[in-house]
Amino acid sequence: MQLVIGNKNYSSWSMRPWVLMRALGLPFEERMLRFDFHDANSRFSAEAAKLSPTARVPVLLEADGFAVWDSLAMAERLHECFPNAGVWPADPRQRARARSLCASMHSGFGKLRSLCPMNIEADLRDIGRQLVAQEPGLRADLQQLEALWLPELTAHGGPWLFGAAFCAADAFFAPVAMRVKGYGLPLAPPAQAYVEALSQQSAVQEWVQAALGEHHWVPEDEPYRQGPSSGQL
Ligand SMILES: N[C@@H](CCC(=O)N[C@@H](CS)C(=O)NCC(=O)O)C(=O)O
Repeated sequence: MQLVIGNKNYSSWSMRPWVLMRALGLPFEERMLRFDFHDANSRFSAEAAKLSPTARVPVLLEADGFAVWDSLAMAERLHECFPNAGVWPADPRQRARARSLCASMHSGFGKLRSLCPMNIEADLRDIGRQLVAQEPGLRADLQQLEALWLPELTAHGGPWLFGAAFCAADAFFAPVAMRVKGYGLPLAPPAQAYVEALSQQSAVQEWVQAALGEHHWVPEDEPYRQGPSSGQL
C-alpha cells in the first residue's frame, strides 16, 4: 500500500493514518505531496486531483491503484484488510465506542481546528493563552475532549483510550495532542497525561522528528507566525 500525505509539520489529517499504520506495524510506502497552494500552478493540487475527487490528502493507494480517501474511511479499510492488526478494539462495545470517538473528532472540534491549526515546529503558547481567554468555543472544545477521553481512560486504565493497546481512536487524537502542546492549551491532569503519552508514542515521535526537519513555510497554514526563520511569533 502507498500512503500519500501532506507536509508533516502541518497535515493533521495525514498524520492520523500514518501514525496508525506505523504504530500497528502495517507495511506501507509513503509519498509526500508538498503543500504549495499559493502557487497558481500548484503541483499539489494537480497531483492530488489525479488521486481522488476531493484533491486532498491523505490518500491510501492499494497495490492496483485503488484509492481510499478520507482518514476515517482509511481506518475502516485497514481494519478490513488487516482484521487482526488491532485497528479497533477487539471488544464489540469498545469498538463501537472507539468509532464514536473517531467520528466525533472527524465531524467536530471546529474551533480547535480553525483557531489552532497544527504546526508542530511552532511555539504558539502566547497565542494559545489569548485564544483560550477570548474564545468560548475553544474552551468548549477542550471540555469536549475531556468528556470524550476521561471516561475511557478511567474505565480501561490507560495509557491509551481503550487500555494497553494503541488503536485508531488514539491515532485520531495524535494531532490534537500536537495542538495542545504547541498552543499550551489547558486540560485536566489526566487528559494532559494522555496528551503527554500520545506525544511520546514512538510512531508519533517519528512523525514529529520528520516534521521538525522539514522547514517548508506554507503561508496558508501560518495564521500567527510572521516568518519562516524560527519558531517565534
Ligand atoms: N476529512 C478529510 C480531510 C482531508 C483534508 O482536508 N486534507 C487537507 C490537508 S490536512 C488538504 O488536503 N488540503 C488541501 C486543500 O484544501 O486543497 C480526511 O479525513 O482525510
